[in-house]
Amino acid sequence: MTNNESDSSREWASQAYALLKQKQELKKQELNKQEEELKAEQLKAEELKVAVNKKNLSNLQDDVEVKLGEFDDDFTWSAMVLAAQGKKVNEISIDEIDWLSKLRKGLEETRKGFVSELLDKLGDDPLTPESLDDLETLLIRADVGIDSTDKVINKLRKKLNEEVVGGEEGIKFLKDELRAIIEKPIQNSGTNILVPQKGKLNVWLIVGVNGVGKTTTLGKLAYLSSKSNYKTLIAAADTFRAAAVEQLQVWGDRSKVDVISNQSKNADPAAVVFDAINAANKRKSDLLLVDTAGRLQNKNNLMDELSKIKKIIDKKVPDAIIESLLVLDASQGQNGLKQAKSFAKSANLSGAIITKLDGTSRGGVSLAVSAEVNLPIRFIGAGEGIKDLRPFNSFEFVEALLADR
Ligand SMILES: Nc1nc2c(ncn2[C@@H]2O[C@H](COP(=O)(O)OP(=O)(O)O)[C@@H](O)[C@H]2O)c(=O)[nH]1
Ligand SMILES: [Mg+2]
Repeated sequence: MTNNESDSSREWASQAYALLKQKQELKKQELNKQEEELKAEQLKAEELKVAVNKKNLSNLQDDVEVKLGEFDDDFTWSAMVLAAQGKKVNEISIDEIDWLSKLRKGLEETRKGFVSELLDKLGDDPLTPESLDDLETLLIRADVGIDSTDKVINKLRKKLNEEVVGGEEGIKFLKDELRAIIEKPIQNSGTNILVPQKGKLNVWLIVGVNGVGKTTTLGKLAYLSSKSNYKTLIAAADTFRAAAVEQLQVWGDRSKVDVISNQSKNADPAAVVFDAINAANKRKSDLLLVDTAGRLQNKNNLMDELSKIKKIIDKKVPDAIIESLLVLDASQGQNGLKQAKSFAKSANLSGAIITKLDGTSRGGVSLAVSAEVNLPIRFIGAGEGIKDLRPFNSFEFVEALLADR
């Protein structure tokens, strides 16, 4: 090696060294920045934790059983979802945090069979027509329904024809589209969140086939309503199942809400509602929750019964606000969708409640109910506990559904 050569290679080496050093420094800065951002996020979450703890302490008497879980991924995620909705730290309750992490966990199975695979397929690369085909299959498999899947895919295809769509952007687009599907019937109804109207008797008929979770949902609703200071009453109008009244009484006791029933054999459901309305009028109740029977084998009878109950209400309290809420078991997937279609035809429904979102892989059916039956989802249930029911929020639902990103 000549002197010249060794000089220039030394120079090259030092340049390379400087460059490497520079890169290293940049990387370090980047890491520091990330660490700072992480710290800031943790701080925010920590503040939340403190606020929640404070609230927890002040609620200690009526909420003894609520404990703040581990400060983990779920907690941070819930806090971020709440913050994204513009909620302030001091407005957030421990129940909300708990509920969101529960919902996220509940939708895990749906996510596993849908989103994770989707994310693997999409990766960070731009979307291709092939990845759209995969997405289509995944949406249908998650029980989102053919119509709504078509709508989403067509829109995405159109977008893809016009521009390059990255993986991340594709997910955001998907979230927005899914949300728009669920929001449409809610917007059409003119009511964002279903609550009893003050100054009138609100009667909520809880309908649906056997076993979907009507009685359980009614129990949770009674708790939610009385906790929110609505004078609440329960009518035990499922007079066909021997144990139905006792089951309801247990929920009534838990939520400290009275249950109006008729213990005699083969009591007429409409007669129970008649008694319950008298009681509700006397007590100036805000909300009367009516449990109904759900025998599938004799659907006409069931529909006749519902219309008989409605007639009684119309006659006795013409200005009552009646809601007919169809309870659907998410784990039944497309079968639930069929039930919704058949009930919607003959039962004059005003909304849906989706139950058993915990541990099913078919949470996507909520989207099909919105898109194909045009029913606003009013509440969702994810567990058998008294607090495992919440007013439906499309933002939270879609975030939980696609929670991996
Ligand atoms: N895991 C889970 N189980 C539920 C939920 N809602 C109801 N159940 C269960 O489903 C079963 C049937 O519920 P029930 O309220 O009696 O249904 P009904 O026949 O429609 O009144 C019961 O074992 C409930 O505990 C839920 O959100 N999650
Ligand atoms: Mg029941």
